[in-house]
Amino acid sequence: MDNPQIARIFEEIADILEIKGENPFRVRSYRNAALVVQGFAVSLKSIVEGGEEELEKIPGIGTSIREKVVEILATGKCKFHDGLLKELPPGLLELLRISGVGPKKVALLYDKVGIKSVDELEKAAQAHKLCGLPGMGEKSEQKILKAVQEAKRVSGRFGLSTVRTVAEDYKSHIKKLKGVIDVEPSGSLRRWKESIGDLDILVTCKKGVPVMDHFVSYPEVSEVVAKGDTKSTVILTNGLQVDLRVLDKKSFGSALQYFTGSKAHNIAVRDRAKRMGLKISEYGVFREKTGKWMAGRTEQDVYGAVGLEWVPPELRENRGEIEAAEASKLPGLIELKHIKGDLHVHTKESDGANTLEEMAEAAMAMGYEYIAVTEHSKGLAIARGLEEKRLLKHIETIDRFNERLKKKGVKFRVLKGTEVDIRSDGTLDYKSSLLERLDCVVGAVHSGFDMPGKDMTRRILKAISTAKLHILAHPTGRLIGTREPYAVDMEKVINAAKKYGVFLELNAYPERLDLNDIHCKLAKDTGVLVAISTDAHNTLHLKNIVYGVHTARRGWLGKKDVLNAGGLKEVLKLLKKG
Ligand code: DGT
Ligand code: CA
Ligand code: CA
Repeated sequence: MDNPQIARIFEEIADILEIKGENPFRVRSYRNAALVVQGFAVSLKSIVEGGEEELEKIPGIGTSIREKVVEILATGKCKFHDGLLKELPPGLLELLRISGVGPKKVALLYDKVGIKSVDELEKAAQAHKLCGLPGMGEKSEQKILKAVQEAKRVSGRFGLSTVRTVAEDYKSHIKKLKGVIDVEPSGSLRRWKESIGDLDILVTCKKGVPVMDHFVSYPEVSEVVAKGDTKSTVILTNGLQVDLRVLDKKSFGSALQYFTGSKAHNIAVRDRAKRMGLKISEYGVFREKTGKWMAGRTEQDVYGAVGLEWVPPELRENRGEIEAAEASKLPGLIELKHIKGDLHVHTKESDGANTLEEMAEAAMAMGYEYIAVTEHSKGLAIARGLEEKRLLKHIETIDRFNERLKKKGVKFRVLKGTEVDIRSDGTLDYKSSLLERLDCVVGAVHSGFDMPGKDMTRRILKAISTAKLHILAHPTGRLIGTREPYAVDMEKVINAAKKYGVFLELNAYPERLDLNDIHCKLAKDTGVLVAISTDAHNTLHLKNIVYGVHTARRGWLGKKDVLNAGGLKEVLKLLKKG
């Protein structure tokens, strides 16, 4: 059982309890546990191997959850979870995959119409059986039908962080075999796409090494679909398909290039090769006429043979990278080491799990120069948002903390911030005079996600035009695979951000990645800086920054395009409002 699978169990417990109408605090404690486990960089399995008590050190995991983690790791199951599942008709939970259908709506649909599955939901909506329900009309029926289509389209894809964890683990499994030389995940994972269909791993090894036997012996394999000499395919217990290909050293570069994709990029490169009288495949670059082998050992050789600079995998989507590579105009991309701080961080003061000191220490350990502590504002009671008085006190606490650092000669600063709620009418949840006392005002939408696009755009533009925001957080509100972005006109938002000197956040939380790659590029082209922030709710979440950095790279961003690639001095200057 890996962390995402364990998180999934807690998420499901929370869903079922909520469908049953149980105590919201109990529901919330399981949801929090799921978030903590999901965002945890080290596998719980390896932590428990060091002793069960090690789990106690993880913030946000109480006794009852801890016992369940131990049970799940030991038995692969959780009795409490199994018991709850038996109380519901199978298929009912599937309804939650439909955007706009939460546990409360599931309960309503089941109690009033007897709907137990996605298919029944689709049929009921088509037959107009939903429009009489409380809060539902013909429009909501149409919306549900659209959401069902969407869910059918994306189902079967996996989150980037889930597959990344599996890939790391699988890689170290394969490397344990003597005689294995290179192990390289390729495909959409190497391009850091936000969701992954299947995992493609490439291997080179010495002759006669039983690499395929070893590949299928990975403990998480539940089914061997195919097992050949050069290609095998397995399905893991979490449903993910993994393809393995074994290659000659001579064609490792060309295979890596081919299987990294994207398909659109490869087709464009192949067409280019053709025009040059060359043929390009996973085995190498060849002269069309004579079949003579030209290149294939490294990716550099392959791109070089068709007159291109090496293209970073994140750019390989046929969005202009080939033309840029030809003209030696590929952008220098942002790297993890360029990031100097995090501008969206929560602590225990609102809904985070760690203290100010703990968050700051973790950030310092990452080599950062600053973090901005941005607690929720008063309107967000569910996240323990701060009333004015509590925010003022929090500001003092931070001031004192910074003074202590200064006295000790530590070069690190905690910026005073807030994640102020953008209310449905576009006004901000604190008055201007209070916001003006803060170093970093992050604004965000937390409600009314299904507003019509026109209204949502007007709401966000109004918030931007207050000129009190520094950064607009998770600008489209999407949760990958579960919640569609709200219907906001991002072109207008980006233009307004430019006009009012507001920066846009790329929220690095792997389920958000919001701004997405395309909007990052648009921000860059418009001249709006992007803040790559983790929205960390505990110290471990700070490490999610890597997902933000690679998404930014997919959006062509360089160091100069990223607000928090600047050091403390630079950032303070940029955050100053006129
Ligand atoms: P995924 O798995 O849906 O997240 O996306 P990918 O990009 O990993 O796609 P996948 O696993 O179907 O194939 C891996 C790579 O193999 C793909 O990115 C490019 C290459 N490839 C697959 N099919 C074709 C094809 O028909 N033509 C070309 N040129 N390349 C292909
Ligand atoms: Ca793939
Ligand atoms: Ca594949």
